[in-house]
Amino acid sequence: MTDPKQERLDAHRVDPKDTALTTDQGIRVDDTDNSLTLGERGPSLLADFHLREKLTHFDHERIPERVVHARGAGAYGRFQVYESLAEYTSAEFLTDPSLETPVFVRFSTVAGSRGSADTVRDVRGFATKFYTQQGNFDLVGNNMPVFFIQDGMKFPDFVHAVKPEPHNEIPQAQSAHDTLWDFVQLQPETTHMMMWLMSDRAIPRSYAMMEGFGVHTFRLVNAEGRATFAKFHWKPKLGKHSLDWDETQKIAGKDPDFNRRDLWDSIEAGAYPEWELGLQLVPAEDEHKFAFDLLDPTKIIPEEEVPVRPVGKMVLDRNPENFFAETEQVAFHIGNVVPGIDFTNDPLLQARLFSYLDTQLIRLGGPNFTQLPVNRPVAPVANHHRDGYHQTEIHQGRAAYHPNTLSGGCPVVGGSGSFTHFPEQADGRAVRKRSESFADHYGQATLFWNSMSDWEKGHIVSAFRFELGKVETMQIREGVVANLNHVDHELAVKVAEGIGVAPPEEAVPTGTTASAVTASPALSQDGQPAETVTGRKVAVLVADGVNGAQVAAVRDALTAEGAFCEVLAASDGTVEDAGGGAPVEVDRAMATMASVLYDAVVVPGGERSVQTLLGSGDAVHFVAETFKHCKTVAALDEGVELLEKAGAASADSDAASQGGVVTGRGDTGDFTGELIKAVAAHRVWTRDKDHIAA
Ligand code: HDD
Repeated sequence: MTDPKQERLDAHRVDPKDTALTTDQGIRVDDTDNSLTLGERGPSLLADFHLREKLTHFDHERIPERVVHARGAGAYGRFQVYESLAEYTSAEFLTDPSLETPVFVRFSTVAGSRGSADTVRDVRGFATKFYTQQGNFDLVGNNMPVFFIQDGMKFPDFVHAVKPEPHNEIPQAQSAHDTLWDFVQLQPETTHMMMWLMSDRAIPRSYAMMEGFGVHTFRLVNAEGRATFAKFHWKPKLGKHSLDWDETQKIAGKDPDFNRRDLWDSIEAGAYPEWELGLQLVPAEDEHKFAFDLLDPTKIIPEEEVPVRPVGKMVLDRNPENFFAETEQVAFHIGNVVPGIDFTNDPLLQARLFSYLDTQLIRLGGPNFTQLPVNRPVAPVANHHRDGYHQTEIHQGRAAYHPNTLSGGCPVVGGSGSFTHFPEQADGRAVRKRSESFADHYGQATLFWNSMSDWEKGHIVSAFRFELGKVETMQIREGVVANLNHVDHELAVKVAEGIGVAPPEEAVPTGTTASAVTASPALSQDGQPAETVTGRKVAVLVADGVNGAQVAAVRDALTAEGAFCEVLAASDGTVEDAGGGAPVEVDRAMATMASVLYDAVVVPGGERSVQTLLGSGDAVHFVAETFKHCKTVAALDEGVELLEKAGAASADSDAASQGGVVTGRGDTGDFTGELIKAVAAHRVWTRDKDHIAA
C-alpha cells in the first residue's frame, strides 16, 4: 500500500544529494521521526545522539527578548545623500553623493512582549543601522520627536511603570493602567510626550507612513573641527497617517502582525517604503538662542523656527531571510557613530551610551555579537579584542596587544579618517541636579495641543478618557487632570468630564518656555499630501453574478498605482461573471478577513451578486464598519444599494459632497480615478462626529 505522507514528500522533493538531513556534526541521519528504543514498545536509549542533540538544541532556541522594544520587524535598504554636507560633517556617507550606503532598519513597539500585537497605543521605535565605509552608524530613534524623561536615571522607573504590573503581569502592551499614570502624574516632564502618546501618532497605519526622529540634539563636526548642532528627521514619502482607535483594537485580534505584514508585503510587491533624511541645523554659537534647552530631550525645535533640510533618501527594498538571525539578533547602539557625528551632553543620551552595549551582552550572550552577519560592519575590523563566547574569527599572529613589534606594530592607531571626540570644554562640580533650563514641562505640550486640528484634538481627548478610564485609583486620574490643566484648560475639562473627575474650575498658567511659535503645522497629521495609493489595501466584495469587467478594471487601476486589491467572497475559489466571461478569482474568503484590514471597500455592480451581498450580514457589516472608520466606500451600479443598506450613502445624497464615498454607473473610467484620489486621501476624519465633539 502506498504511504500518502511519503507520496506528498516525494512530490515536493528537490535533489536529495544537497538536502540530506544531518546532525550538527554533519552525520547523515536515517530517521528523524522515531526515537531509538529497545524494542518497539521499550524504553528510549541514551545512545540516541540524534534525539539528544535535537532536543538540546531546541531547548536552547530562545534568547532573552529586548527589555524594551521586544516586538519588531526589520528590512534592508540603502541610503544616499543628495549633495555633500561637508560644510557640516566629515562623515563620508553624508559628503559623497555617489555613495550608496546599505542600511538595516528595525521598527518596533516599546512596551509589549515579543508576541504582542502591532497596533497597540505605543511609541514606535525606528532604528537604522548605516553600514558605512567608515564603520557602522546607528540612528536609534522613535516615531515621536521627544521622550518621556529628561535623564536616563529615570529610564528603569519609567519602563517599570509602563510594563505590565508586577503582581499579575497585566496588562500586556498597554499604557492604560495605574502604574504608568501614577508615574506620569508625579513626573510632569512626561507631559509633552504623553500628548504625543495620546495622539494618533501612537497608532500608525504603516511603518512606511511614520516620521522618524533621532530625538536628541547631536553634534555634526566638519573636517576643520567646526561643530554644528543637528536634529535628525525621517520624512515618509507616503505621508504620516494613522489608524482609527477602534480599528486598532479589532486589528489586534484579526491580524496582530498588521504592521509587520504590511512592511513585508510592500517590499515583496516592490512597493518599497521610502523616507527622506532631514536635518535641523543650528550653528554652535546659537546654542542658547532658544526658549528651551537644546539638551532637553522633552523639547522639539519647531520646524517653523529651524526648517528641516532634506539631505538624502532611504529606500527599504529587501526583506530579511530569517527573522531570528537578522531582526532578532540585530544590535543597535546609540554609541555607534562615525567620524563627523558626535554626541552632546543631553543626560538621556549620555545614559543611553552605557545601556545599549550593556544590554546586548546579556541578550546576545557575550562580546562577539558584532560578528553576527546583521551586525558586522562593511568596514574592515582590526583590533586586539580576543576570544570570548561564540568567537567566530581565527585571529592570526602572536601579538594581541598594543604597542607591539611582533606584528609590525599592527594594527596602527590614528591617522586620517580616525574618530576624534569633539574637544568640548567642560567645567563644573559633581552634582545631582536637573538644570534649571529643563524646568518647563508644559510649554511645548501646549504648543502640540494648539497645533492640532479639531479631529486630532477630539482623538486626543478620547485617548486620555480611555486610558484614564482604565485607571482604578481616582487620585491618579485627578493628578493627571491637574497636570493637563497646565497644558490647556479646555483639554483638562473635557478629559475630566469623561472620567468622573471634577473639572478644574479655572485655568492655571501654562508653560513659560514654549518657543517663538505658538502653533506648528508640521506637528499635525491633518491635510497630508495625498498623491499616492502605494501600499494601500482595497477590498472588493463579490458574489456569483458580479460584473467581472468592473472587478478587473478596479483591480487593474489600483495595482497599476502600487496598491493591493483583494477580491472577497463568501468562500474561496471563483464566482460567476454576470456577462458570461471567465469566472472571477476570489483572493480571500470573507470570514478570514475583516474591514479593519483594508483602507477601502468597493462593491461592483451585478444584480445577482449585490442581492446576495445584501442578504449577507458579514457583507453589510463590512461596509458599515469601513464607513464608521472614516474610510473610502465605493460602489458601481447596483452596488450602491449595499452602501445604502450599510448606512454609508443615501440614494438622494450628493455622493461627492460626503467625501470618501465614491459611486459610479456602468463605465469605470471616472470611477477608478475618483476611487484612487479618495483612497490616497487616507480618511475622512471629519466623518467621525462622536470623537470630535467629545
Ligand atoms: Fe532605547 C532599545 C529608542 C531611550 C535603553 N531604544 C531601543 C530601541 C529603540 C530605542 C528604537 C530598539 C532598537 C532595536 O530595534 O533593536 N530609546 C530610544 C529612544 C530613546 C531611548 C529614541 C530616547 C530618546 N533607551 C533609552 C534610554 C535607555 C534606553 C534612556 C537607558 C538608559 N533602549 C534601551 C535598551 C534597549 C533599547 C535597554 C533594549 C534593547 C536594546 O536596547 O537593544 O538598551
